[in-house]
Amino acid sequence: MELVKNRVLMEDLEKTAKTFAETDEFVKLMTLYRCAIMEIETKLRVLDAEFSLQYDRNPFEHIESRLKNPVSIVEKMHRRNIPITVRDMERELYDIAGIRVVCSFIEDIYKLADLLVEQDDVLLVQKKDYIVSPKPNGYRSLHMIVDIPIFLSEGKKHMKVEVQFRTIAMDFWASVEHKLKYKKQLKNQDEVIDRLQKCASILSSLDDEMENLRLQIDMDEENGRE
Ligand code: 0O2
Repeated sequence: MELVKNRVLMEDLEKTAKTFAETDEFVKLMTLYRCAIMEIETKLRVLDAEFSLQYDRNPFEHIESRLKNPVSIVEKMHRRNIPITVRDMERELYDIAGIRVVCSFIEDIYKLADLLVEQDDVLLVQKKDYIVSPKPNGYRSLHMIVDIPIFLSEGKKHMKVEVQFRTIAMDFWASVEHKLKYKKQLKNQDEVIDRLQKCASILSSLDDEMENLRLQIDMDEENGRE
């Protein structure tokens, strides 16, 4: 019964999302979020270029960006009892524009994040540090919501963007967990959860070890120069 109810609800949400996404207002707002992503991506790429000169390594491995899809938007608004209007969507959802920055080292995550929010036109709205405090399932990442201005012909507009910073190890875990999570009716759900937590813990130790290795190499290089 519950499964049928969920399927009917999902079909309703998909229909609502389709109509909602076809409105001019929605299309316009999504274009503005795309511009906001471009702004933040440029800022991160500039920092990457400068950082690589200073520290002789690139702070991030790669960047991905995405606009939240209309079904996810409508599902989240429904879940949070937010009226399905473009104005409420802009006011209440902070993760419509999303950027994921995948770094090699944890230290680089914090350096990059600090350098980004120190910029005059970037305002930090919210920070969730799932590296210091991982989620109970083992998920780790640094999430920041930032507000940035974009400059349009009709003037300046402030937009919110979610930036997720992760190491390669955190990204590996999150993408595998994401795939497994969507497999329906797992037979040994508890065992899977337990094993995923163990994987998260192994990957966390791996990140620490890689960080120590880098510190050691940097120190050896410095001593060699003296
Ligand atoms: P999509 O499809 O990219 O939009 P929410 O869970 O969204 O209602 P909140 O507070 O916005 O609430 O979430 P939070 O904790 O800041 O993180 C949301 C995003 O972080 C998710 O996006 C994922 O990208 C990632 N994330 C958070 N927790 C997990 C997790 O346990 N496993 C994995 N694999 N990713 C996670 P959406 O909205 O799910 O996806």
